[in-house]
Amino acid sequence: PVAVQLSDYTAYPFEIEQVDLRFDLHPDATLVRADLKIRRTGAADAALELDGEALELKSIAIDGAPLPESAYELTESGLTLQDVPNAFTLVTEVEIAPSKNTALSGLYMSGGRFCTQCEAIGFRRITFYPDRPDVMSRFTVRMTADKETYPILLSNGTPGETGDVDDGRHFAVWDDPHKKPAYLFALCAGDYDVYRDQFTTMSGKVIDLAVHVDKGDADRAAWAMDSLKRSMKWDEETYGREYDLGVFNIVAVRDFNFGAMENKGLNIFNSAYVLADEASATDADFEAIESIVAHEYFHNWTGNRITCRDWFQLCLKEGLTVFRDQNFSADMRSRPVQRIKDVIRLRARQFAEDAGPLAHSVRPETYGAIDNLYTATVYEKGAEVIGMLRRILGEETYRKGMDLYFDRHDGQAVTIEDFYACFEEVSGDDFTQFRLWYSQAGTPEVSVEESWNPETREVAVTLKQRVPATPGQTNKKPMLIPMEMALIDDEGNMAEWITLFEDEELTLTFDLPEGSERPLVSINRDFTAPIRLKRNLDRETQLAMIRLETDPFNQWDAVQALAKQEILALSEGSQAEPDDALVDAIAAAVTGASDDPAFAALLARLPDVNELFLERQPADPVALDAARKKLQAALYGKLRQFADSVLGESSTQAYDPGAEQAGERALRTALIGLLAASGADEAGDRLLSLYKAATNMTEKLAALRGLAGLDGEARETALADFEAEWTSNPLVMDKWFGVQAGTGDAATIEKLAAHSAFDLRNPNRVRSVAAAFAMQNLAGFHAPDGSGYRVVEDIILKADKVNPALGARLLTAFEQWRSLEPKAKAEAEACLRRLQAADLSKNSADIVSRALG
Ligand code: DPP
Ligand code: ZN
Repeated sequence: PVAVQLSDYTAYPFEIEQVDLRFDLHPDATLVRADLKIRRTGAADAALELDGEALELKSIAIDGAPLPESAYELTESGLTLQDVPNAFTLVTEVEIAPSKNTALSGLYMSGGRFCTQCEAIGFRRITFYPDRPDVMSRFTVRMTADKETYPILLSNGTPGETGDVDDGRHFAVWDDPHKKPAYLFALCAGDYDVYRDQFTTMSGKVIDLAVHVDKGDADRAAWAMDSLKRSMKWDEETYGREYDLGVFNIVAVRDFNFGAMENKGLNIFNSAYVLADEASATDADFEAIESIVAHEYFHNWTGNRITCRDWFQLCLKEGLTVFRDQNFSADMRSRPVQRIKDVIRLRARQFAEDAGPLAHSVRPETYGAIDNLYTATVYEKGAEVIGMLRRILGEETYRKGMDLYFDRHDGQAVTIEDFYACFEEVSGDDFTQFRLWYSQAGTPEVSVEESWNPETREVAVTLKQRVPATPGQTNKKPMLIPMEMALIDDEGNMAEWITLFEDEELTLTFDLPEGSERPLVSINRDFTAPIRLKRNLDRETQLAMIRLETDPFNQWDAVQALAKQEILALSEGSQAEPDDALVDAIAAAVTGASDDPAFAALLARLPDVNELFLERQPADPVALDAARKKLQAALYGKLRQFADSVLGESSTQAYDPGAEQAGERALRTALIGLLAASGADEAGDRLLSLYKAATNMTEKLAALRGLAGLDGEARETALADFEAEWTSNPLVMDKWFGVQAGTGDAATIEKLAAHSAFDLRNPNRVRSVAAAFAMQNLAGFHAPDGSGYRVVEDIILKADKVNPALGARLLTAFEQWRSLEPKAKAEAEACLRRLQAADLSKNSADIVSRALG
């Protein structure tokens, strides 16, 4: 496949002044008429090139005159017209088949309803169009559909005329006053239950809000609606951004490749991120809904009003919008807890990506398949970069820069350089070196050496940075790494500052006053920069850090660091049993934090195999998993009494998804997890009774997950009970599949994939089996006999035929294969070679060839 290059960018030589779309909706044969008002802005001899895929062209005319076949060239990927006037109207009519569209890109059917997904390049599967984000236009839509089957007809913007036509059909018109790129187009048609509310904006405009869900599910949309209103308010208060249409619609769709999509005025959501209630959703679900609703809403300004010039700039909208949603969540909940969760996710997914063959910079310079660019690096590392920018500038200057950005570029499709020009202007700083974060892939490593001279009371800290080589990038320049630091003694902080570390090496020295003891040096507080910190601290200093750190992130991380070392030592056999003093220290940290249960829960959660993978190579996931369980069991031994008392009191309060209660449940579920790993004789029975007693899905699922990892009757009883209770709720059944895939082996996966409710057309279901296994159960997936690879390979080959974006996403599970112990590595390579020889989609072939490359 031919790669697309950032350096090849050229502007589109025409402006599309207006787009009028008419849809005659039928599942098997939908007619789409597009009237494009076009004006030449580039070279006089430029041809008009339109993208188009899987479209059957029915008619084509310019200014009312039908074109003969000789006037255009039609290929698999589009339509080219050589000699067109300087200003004209092009009308095309095409036929498409939404019911046959299993790729879930373009216009398709889900649950008997019409819906769309156009980002990144789905609009070309709807009509012929310049399907690129820098072509922005005004859209009107008129659709007709059967009235009984599709009573609700939605598109972007503002609703217009509606009415009946012949044959039991009706129509609706929508008009979007804001110019937008085609990837933000959306249409939904079907029968929904609607949860409605209103929001009054800061200037007093009343907005009609509606969440459209499956029949009977309206009550389960309440939390999504609540999250939406809080997001709207937060963006006004934090960024001064007001909503800009009279209506805001959300539609929940069961079959969806992304989590959700920010189409102008009509957000379409994977139903997993809309529907929630106490009985069927976990606290993690509530949290995810809150943050994804916010994310998509925030795109209205960072993504929609100002969009990307080309897809290389994807982080311009995604990194920035993730940063915004993370801060929203932090404001809704606990800031330190949110930060720790964000870093856990970053380390497990993005650091792994950055260390493997799929590593790419936050703004890549080339890509083979655009769908494969929606990565942890673009999103999560992209968000970290904005976080660093804000720390360097300070809140106030950051906000000034954002204001200038919104002001200057509203209605435009821009680049990272345009974005940074705003911050350079308001601050007078030069961000040239800082922007290496966008072009250099790989996680920078910062090693630390410290010294203390008791005579002179001088502390010296030497920092050295190194950015590892990544595919296509061998020589790296030093990055500008901002790090918040502090010196800490028994009383607290003696000094706090931010270091802008810009050379390969830097030494900081401090002369402390008479009588001072050696202070603790606190580095990269709150995880200022997304780096790997290499520090050789003795055990005593590490333990002191757990007690004395004033930064909650670093305090938590000190526990993590100790646990990591211990798990590694156990996995390598250099130590047979966990060190008692160390386990004591972790247990003491957990019980000591019990007045902040959400934080205590994070302390009780040991680093998982995903995070340990990077610490030592070659990695042996099976040994790491066993060692982790051993340490969990030892920790449970220390915490048994504490766990009994915490798990013994069942909550009598009415359920509330907010942070406070969720924190209490988080601690309970963390302890349930330890109990499950404890190997205690009574674990099965205890878990089963916890399962039965649970009054909410959070605890029920924690107990079920624990049981799923054990053998025996309690396991079978609980799984059968859960299945019987939830068989008609697909989102909950995804959890049932997920806990088994997350704890089982290849034989378990084979069984799950053969289950009558396994459905290759539903991405959530496929992910609940294949991704839960391959991405969260590394000991199972990387089994040294290759059984895990073979069972996933089988699913991928089938899924890829149905839905290439899904197939390719699952394949990324192989990204760490080179770092594996020799047996698994050989099996993984053999599997990748078989896949390479198979007939894969373009998306999947791109991943396989890079993984092997
Ligand atoms: N829907 C995806 C997101 O919001 C892509 N834009 O991140
Ligand atoms: Zn996004």
